[in-house]
Amino acid sequence: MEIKIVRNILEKNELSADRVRHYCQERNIFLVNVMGSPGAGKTTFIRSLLPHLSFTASVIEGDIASTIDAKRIADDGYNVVQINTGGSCHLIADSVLQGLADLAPVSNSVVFVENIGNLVCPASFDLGQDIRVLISSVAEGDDKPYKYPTMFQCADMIILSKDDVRDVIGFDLEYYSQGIRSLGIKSPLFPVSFKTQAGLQALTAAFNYRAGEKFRCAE
Ligand SMILES: Nc1nc2c(ncn2[C@@H]2O[C@H](COP(=O)(O)OP(=O)(O)O)[C@@H](O)[C@H]2O)c(=O)[nH]1
Ligand SMILES: [Mg+2]
Ligand SMILES: [Zn+2]
Repeated sequence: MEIKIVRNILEKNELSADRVRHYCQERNIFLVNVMGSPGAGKTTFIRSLLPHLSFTASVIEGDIASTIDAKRIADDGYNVVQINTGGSCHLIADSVLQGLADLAPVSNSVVFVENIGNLVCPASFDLGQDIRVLISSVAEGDDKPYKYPTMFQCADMIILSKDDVRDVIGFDLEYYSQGIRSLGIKSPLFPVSFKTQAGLQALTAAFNYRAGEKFRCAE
């Protein structure tokens, strides 16, 4: 009985995710689902990329409570809407659809969706995105690919943030990378420090290329 309920929730979400895809297809929106633990650097990733994008961009911020992250994005001068889930630990496609309606992004633009900080269930809820980006920080430890395989497997890009504190933390990059390889993951890994900006250029170039692929296809 319980399993049936869970499946129904996922099936209903899948229908909404299709509606999100339809919305984005009509307007040629490149939708990015940004996932990762609380404090991994999801907001920092979005704010660091925004000034370097080759495309117009806006943001849907998901949080259990508060408008802190949305305010940061708005202060940077970008359009943003905040979704407060009021306790739920992941975003659902219905909320993203509502967020898109409020945001009203221009055609041919990038929309970042910052998911709720959580390494588990956001992996199961399709938001109708073009790509999933996982922000995984050095501070969380080098064993995370072994412990949260689904989250790593579903990511199209894996960002290893806070690389500036790798030595202080005692983070073993080889062990971490081996964990990712052992899952058969082909998605690229980007070690980056949003503090010193080391690695940011390579990440931005790869992201712009990825978004550009969608826009080129639509021409
Ligand atoms: N040293 C360092 N701090 C970072 C880096 N990325 C993010 N932070 C800090 O980590 C904290 C949490 O970042 P935030 O983007 O709010 O995480 P979120 O909860 O995933 O959105 C903030 O104080 C950031 O300044 C990084 O690459 N290096
Ligand atoms: Mg945040
Ligand atoms: Zn959840």
